[in-house]
Amino acid sequence: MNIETSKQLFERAQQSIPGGVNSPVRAFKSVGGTPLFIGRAKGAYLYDADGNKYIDYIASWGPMILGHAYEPLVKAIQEQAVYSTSYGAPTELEIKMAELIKSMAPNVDLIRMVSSGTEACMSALRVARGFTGRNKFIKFEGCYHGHADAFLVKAGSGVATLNIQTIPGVTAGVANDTLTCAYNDLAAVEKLVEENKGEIAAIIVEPVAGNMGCILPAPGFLEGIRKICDAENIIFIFDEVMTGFRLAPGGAQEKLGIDADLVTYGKVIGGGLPVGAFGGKKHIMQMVAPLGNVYQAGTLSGNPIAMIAGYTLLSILKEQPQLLQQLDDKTAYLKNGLDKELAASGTPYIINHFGSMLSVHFSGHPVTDFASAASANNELFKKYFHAMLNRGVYLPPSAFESWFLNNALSYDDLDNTIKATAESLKEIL
Ligand code: HOZ
Repeated sequence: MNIETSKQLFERAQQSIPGGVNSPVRAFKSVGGTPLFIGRAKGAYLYDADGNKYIDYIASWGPMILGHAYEPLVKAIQEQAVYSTSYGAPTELEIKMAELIKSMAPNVDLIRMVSSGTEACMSALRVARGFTGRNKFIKFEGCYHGHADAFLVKAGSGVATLNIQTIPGVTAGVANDTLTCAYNDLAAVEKLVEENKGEIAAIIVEPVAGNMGCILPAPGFLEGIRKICDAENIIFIFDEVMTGFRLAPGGAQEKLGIDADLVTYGKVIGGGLPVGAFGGKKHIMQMVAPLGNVYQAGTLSGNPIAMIAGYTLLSILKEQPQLLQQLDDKTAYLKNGLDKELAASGTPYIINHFGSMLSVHFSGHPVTDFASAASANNELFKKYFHAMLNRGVYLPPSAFESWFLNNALSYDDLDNTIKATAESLKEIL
């Protein structure tokens, strides 16, 4: 495959952008090789700057639920753009978006738009601290809630991929308030809460984790945290940046039947434009300025282009819930096909799969937390990644990321992905 243009662009990018990329997860740092520079995308396919076509399993890390350049979205953005791209003043579109999210997501009485998942999570944490008057919070090893200082402790995604243990610039003062334990370890949560009685403002979780590969919550794990939060007046925050409106119209809350106190959203609610939001129960969210004194602001918050894109996507998902069912069916089909090929290869493997999120770990043990994800054969994953890429299948360039399927994928695409896996395994094992 000729990727000469990507190589030249990567050389050039490194002269003016740190590491040549604007987000570390794009750098192919752990899998090696040259990151592909993308020229365009349509439906289920990415086309790189050399014109090579790839079946896309990243979906912009989640939001392209209905595929790239989905026509109703493109049309809505084009129509809105002629009315200007930003006002710094409120619009009716923001109300419609808030009303739509409230009608789809459980436990959202009030919702504030921001511009990214990072902003959403850091703001939700501030609200939880303001509401409870407490400083500490619990997050889980391998979960990633954006790059705000407080969350960069034992974080997943790019932090895990690059194996960064301590992050210069994150002060001990901030990090000391971040308590961590293993995902799915309810006893460890109970212990931390007991040891820090009356000091914990919030527990934040990815209800289905997607930043250490895809990892499912064990039965009783989230239910147990809910009970602890109720008993100890701790705010339970669901980070639905990746699961929101993907696992169900009401996200993981609806799919798993567990209530959050606060919920954060990200890229999905902008259909790929820079958006995030945090929302929740009224008695908590009324702390947010200008209603309360927990200050949070942004010129581009509720940006009209982002709002129309998100409103269009979410409206379609609300009106046609069968689309998410189709997507789940496709993911289950892919999972079964991969399962057959991996089993036939004789290599130890685990496929974790929930809804339209999936990941393959080359491990003989269940992958249920960060430690088990990290102990998988990630050298083999690198070979698998490149073998698949050479066959036109673009997987996330790290074993610490979930695959995200989109509904533009055809069953032929899925069959081709399964075939590419069979060929790749023959090549690399
Ligand atoms: N949560 C996203 C992937 N795990 C982040 C993407 C990024 O850091 O660019």
